[in-house]
Amino acid sequence: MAFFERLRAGLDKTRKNFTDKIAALVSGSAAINEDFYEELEALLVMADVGVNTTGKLIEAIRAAVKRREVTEPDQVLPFLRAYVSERLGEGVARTKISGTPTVILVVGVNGVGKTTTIGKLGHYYSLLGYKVMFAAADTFRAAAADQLAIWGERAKATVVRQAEGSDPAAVVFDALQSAKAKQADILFIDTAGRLQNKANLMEELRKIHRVIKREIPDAPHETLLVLDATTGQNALNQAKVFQEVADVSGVVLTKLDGTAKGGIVVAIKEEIGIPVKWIGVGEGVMDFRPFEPEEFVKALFDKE
Ligand SMILES: Nc1nc2c(ncn2[C@@H]2O[C@H](COP(=O)(O)OP(=O)(O)O)[C@@H](O)[C@H]2O)c(=O)[nH]1
Ligand SMILES: [Mg+2]
Repeated sequence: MAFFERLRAGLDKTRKNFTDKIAALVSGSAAINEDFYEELEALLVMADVGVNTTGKLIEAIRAAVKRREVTEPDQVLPFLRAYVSERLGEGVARTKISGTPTVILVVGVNGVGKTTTIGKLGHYYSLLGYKVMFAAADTFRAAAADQLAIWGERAKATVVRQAEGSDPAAVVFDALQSAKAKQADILFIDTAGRLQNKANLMEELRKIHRVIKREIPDAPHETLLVLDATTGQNALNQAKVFQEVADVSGVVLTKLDGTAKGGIVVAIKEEIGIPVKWIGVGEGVMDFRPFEPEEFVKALFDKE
């Protein structure tokens, strides 16, 4: 299946939960009145667009109605489509690969798809001809480094690891030395994400940061926060915490396949202000993609 078809299929449930319901509301409404706004608001909140973002969308529609750009209910969906497309497009520029190595720190809570994402991204950049390395700085579980090693083989990436329980910052130090010596183009750093203890998480990430800065002052060049789309509003809360403890420059939104909560893409950009840069739509190595707002909006809003 071509990627766009997979994206569309992945967004089937979101489309049913979002676009189709709005379309039904629109075709069942004779006029844009307070009842209409109220029902639309409820639909948006239920589609995980988020309360604040829903408020902004409703305000935008009210303003458009006032300007008489929108006069009939059936103009609301095209208006929303254009608005979302415009807003999602801001700041999505992806990491520039320059400097030896470009360091990409990957953070997020357990199970969201950090290791998988690194595997996919590593494979992607290997195919483009870059020399890729992985640092297994999730030393909390032995299985984490094993899992990264398997992805390393698939992605043709060298994996730097140490024994279970060793200091994550020491792994990062090793990996940076090795990446410089071997002239790697990109170093991905996999981390553990134990959010239960915010103080520990903060301390661990701060230490990793210090080690990176000491070796390469302008690194990390990107800090990617991985969020699981199926967790809906919870993902928003995680984003708020990680933004406090790390300087997040982009979001990777995983598991967009088969979730009805795809509206979260809009909420992340509007409420946290961090652009979504990559999306994951499955467990396979090719099941991900640079986030293209127009493509996303097309898959979400358009019938075919
Ligand atoms: N369906 C689906 N599963 C995913 C996606 N990304 C990761 N996973 C799965 O989510 C689970 C946890 O992923 P993992 O990379 O180990 O998460 P980590 O703990 O953050 O490193 C694994 O079973 C992955 O195969 C995705 O985009 N779609
Ligand atoms: Mg992991």
